[in-house]
Amino acid sequence: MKIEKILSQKPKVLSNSQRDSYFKDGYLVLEKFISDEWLDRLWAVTNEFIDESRAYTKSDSKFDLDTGHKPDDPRLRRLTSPVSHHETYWEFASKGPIVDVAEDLLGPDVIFHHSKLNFKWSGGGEEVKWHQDIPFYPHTNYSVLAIGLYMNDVDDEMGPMGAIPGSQNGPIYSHYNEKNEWVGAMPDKEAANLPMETAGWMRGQAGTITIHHCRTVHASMPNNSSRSRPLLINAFSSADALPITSHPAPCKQALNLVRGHPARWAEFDADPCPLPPDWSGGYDSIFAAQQEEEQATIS
Ligand SMILES: O=C(O)CCC(=O)C(=O)O
Repeated sequence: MKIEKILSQKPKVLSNSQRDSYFKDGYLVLEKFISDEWLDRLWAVTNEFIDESRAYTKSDSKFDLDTGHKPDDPRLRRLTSPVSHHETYWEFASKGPIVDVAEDLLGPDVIFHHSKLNFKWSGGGEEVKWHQDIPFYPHTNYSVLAIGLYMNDVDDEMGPMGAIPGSQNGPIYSHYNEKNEWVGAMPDKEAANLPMETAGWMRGQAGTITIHHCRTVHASMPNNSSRSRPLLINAFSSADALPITSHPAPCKQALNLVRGHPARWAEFDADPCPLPPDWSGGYDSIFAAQQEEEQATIS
C-alpha cells in the first residue's frame, strides 16, 4: 500500500511522529512495548523448545543448531517458523499487540508472511551480515516489514540489530557472491561502502520491539556476552503486496490475513527486485547461507 494512503488512516498504537520516523529511517524501536505477561508466555514455550533441542545432533527444518550444541549445553541459532510449532507463537503473531503496529505501518489489511526465533546464543552467537529482506521474498510492492521482539534485555555486547537509516529508499542489492551463488548477504565490496557511521543500533530491555522495512539494510554483530539474545521475528505485508516467488518457509499460517479484508487489487511498484533462487524445494536459514554452509535460504 502506498505510504500516503497508510498515513491517511488513523493509527491504532503509534504516534504520527513514530510513523513518520519509520517511513523516513526505514526502522523503528519501541521500548518495552510488549507486556511481561506476554513475555512470560513466550518464554514458557521457548524453554520447552530449548529442552527439546537437547536431543538433536544436527540441524533440521525446525532447529538450526549452533556450533558446540550438546544435550547438557544447548546452543541454538534459530527455531524456524515458531508459529508452526506452538499455538502461543501464532496467537502472538496473529492477535498480539504487534499486529496493531503492523496495521499502523502497512494499512488496514495485513497478511502474515513468516516467523523465526533467532537466538544468538551467549559466548559467540553468530553475526548476521548486512542484508535486506526483500531479495529473500520479493513481493509486487515494498509494503512489507518485519517486527522483532527482544525476549531478553539487549545491550551493545549482545549483537543488537543495526540498520542504515534511509537505506529503504536506496538500491536493492544482489545477495549472490561472485560465483553467482546465493549467500543471503550483500557483497562485502558493497557493504564496505555503506555509511556505517549512521547505523542505528537497536538496544532495549526485554519486551522492546524492533521494526524494519523489507528494503532496509540491516545486520547484527556476534553475541560475545554471557547472555543469549533471543529475537522473535514476525514478518507481515500489506494485503495488496503479493509474493512473486515460492515462499521460503511455507507453513499453514503463511499468507493468512491477520487484519482487515483480502485485497481485490494487487499494487505494483515499478522498482525492480532481484530474485532469489527457487525455494520450492525447501531451504535452511540465513545463518547457513551467510556462512556458505551447504544450502542457502530465508532471511
Ligand atoms: O537475528 C538478527 O540479529 C537479525 C535477523 C535478521 O536480520 C534476519 O533474520 O533477517
